[in-house]
Amino acid sequence: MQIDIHADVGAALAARHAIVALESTLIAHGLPRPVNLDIAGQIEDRVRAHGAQPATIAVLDGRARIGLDRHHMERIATADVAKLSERDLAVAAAKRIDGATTVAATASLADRAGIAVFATGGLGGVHRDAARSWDVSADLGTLARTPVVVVCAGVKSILDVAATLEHLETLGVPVVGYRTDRFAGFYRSDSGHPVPWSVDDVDEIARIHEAMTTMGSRTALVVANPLPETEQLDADAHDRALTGGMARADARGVRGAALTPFLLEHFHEVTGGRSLAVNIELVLRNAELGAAIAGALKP
Ligand code: PSU
Ligand code: MN
Repeated sequence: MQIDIHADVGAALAARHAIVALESTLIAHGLPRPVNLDIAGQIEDRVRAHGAQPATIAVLDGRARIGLDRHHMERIATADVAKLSERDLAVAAAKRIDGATTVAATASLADRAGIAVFATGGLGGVHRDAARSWDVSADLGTLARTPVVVVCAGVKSILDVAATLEHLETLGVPVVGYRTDRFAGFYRSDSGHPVPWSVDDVDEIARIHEAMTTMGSRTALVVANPLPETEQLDADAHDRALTGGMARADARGVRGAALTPFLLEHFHEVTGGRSLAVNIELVLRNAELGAAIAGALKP
């Protein structure tokens, strides 16, 4: 696949300035239209405000774009584009289509472009019915073989969080909590599970990253950044939306790649937009932390 690096991102790479990669599935399939386009801009602005160059990644006409112009972002936010995981990239290249990149595809392309830090909302992982459906996000496999720092609010709370943490352990992917010993729960501050390690500041994250590089580690470093408790979605509203959403998805036969967008949309609908506000806030906070981490990494 051809990679086109935006001039601003190319200049930042050449100058060894801080850069934060951002994913586009969140824009195309995770947030509702028409606000998604505006939010995409806000996420980039938040990265800039904290001293780093944003690089939103997507596929346009079968070419990977590292950094999008306004009209590129519009195509991703307003058209029904494909959801591309890492395995789909070559197919998208051959078919010369547009597509939004998941955590897996974005991490892979960021690494190929030489970008060390990537910020997103919540990672994909092991779905709750995985024992029956075998639905385990390809995000996990990619994180096991892609050396990027991924800033997230944990994994989506629609998942089996305990099983996802076990899977990350099996794959050898380090997970640290940012200023907490609890694993972030996406819409909720605490997923109910501990993290193996807590880190105090971005310099500590930079030292872990340096040690991983020195060791020749090829895995990602997952930095879980929880929402403050005052910003999280109310527990009852969360659990009600989840139970209702799973039942609705089951009744309509929604599964596979369509399940995550369906459940997020259901949350936004039944919480009267509250989950959307929370989702936006957590992504903006991750963009901010990503910029600080990128600034702390040794060039
Ligand atoms: N987190 C969000 N919104 C999203 C996603 C994650 O807040 O839209 C997307 C990411 O792109 C992630 C993908 O990689 O969902 C995982 O999808 P699946 O479970 O189908 O692998
Ligand atoms: Mn899946």
